Amino acid sequence: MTTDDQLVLAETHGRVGLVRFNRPKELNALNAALMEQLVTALEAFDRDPAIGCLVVTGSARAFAAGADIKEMADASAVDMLLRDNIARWDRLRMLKKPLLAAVSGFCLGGGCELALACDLIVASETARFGQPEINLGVMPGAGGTQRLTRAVGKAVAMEMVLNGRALTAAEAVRFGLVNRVAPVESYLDEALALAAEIAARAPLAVRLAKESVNNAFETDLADGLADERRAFYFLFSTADQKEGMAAFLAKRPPQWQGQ
Ligand code: DAK
Repeated sequence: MTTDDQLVLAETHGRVGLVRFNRPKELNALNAALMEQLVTALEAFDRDPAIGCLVVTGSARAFAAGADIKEMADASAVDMLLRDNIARWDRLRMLKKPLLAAVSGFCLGGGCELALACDLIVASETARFGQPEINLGVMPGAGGTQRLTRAVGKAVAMEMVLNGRALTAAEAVRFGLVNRVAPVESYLDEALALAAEIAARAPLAVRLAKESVNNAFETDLADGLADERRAFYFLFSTADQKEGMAAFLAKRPPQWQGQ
């Protein structure tokens, strides 16, 4: 494989697995090959017990400028359906460990949808979040109308989706789309530091807590509360619950086993 074929680059930082997009000339446009490499790399980290949190990032200029327009410009509806690119996005949803997006520059279309599919977003001051598909005669197709609306509310989502309005990083944090904003020089370090903190926590509790929070978007309140309670009770069967509470009472730091 040449570096040209390496559309993502994976590296570890302690217990954090970092995947970087590597299509700088195309502003990290998400073609099928890149998405396959991304999901495969994230799944490998997800299976690795030495990793506790995943981070995906682009470059300072572009997180990702959307799905690859060249790849879909001439496609028919049947081509789109048979390509089934959405299957890779479904695999992203199945990741068990927290997934954090470190976003700078253009975060547009499928790039914005990818960030929205992550559990947390750390943005640089230069990040711009937008769903410009309307300018191409289409609309968001990988969750933009659903996750964006849940994140920022109907009024802002409508403006973004119907009129291509892009949000600045400051707006994105105010509307609840991103967790925090940092200078472009340090946003990735800040994202890695947040990921490292999460990766140092009790793995089973983190896994079930992620599932429960995401469940809030998939179910009604009664079912969500029932699922949360079952997950909470289940954690009392783990060694880490005994350790966490014993450590608190003994006034010492806990040693997690992930068991
Ligand atoms: N696709 C392909 N190439 C792209 C691209 C994209 N989305 N965005 C940029 N590029 C390429 C440009 O064509 C250019 O290539 P060359 O001409 O140099 O060969 C290079 O990147 C640099 O771009 P510019 O020269 O345009 O750079 P500027 O700084 O002038 O402008 C820009 C930057 C981000 C404002 C501009 O490039 C732009 O407007 N890009 C398009 C943004 C966009 O419309 N994004 C939405 C695409 S539609 C789904 C999954 C995903 C999706 C839907 C369904 N399923 C699985 C069902 C998502 C759809 C989309 O994202």
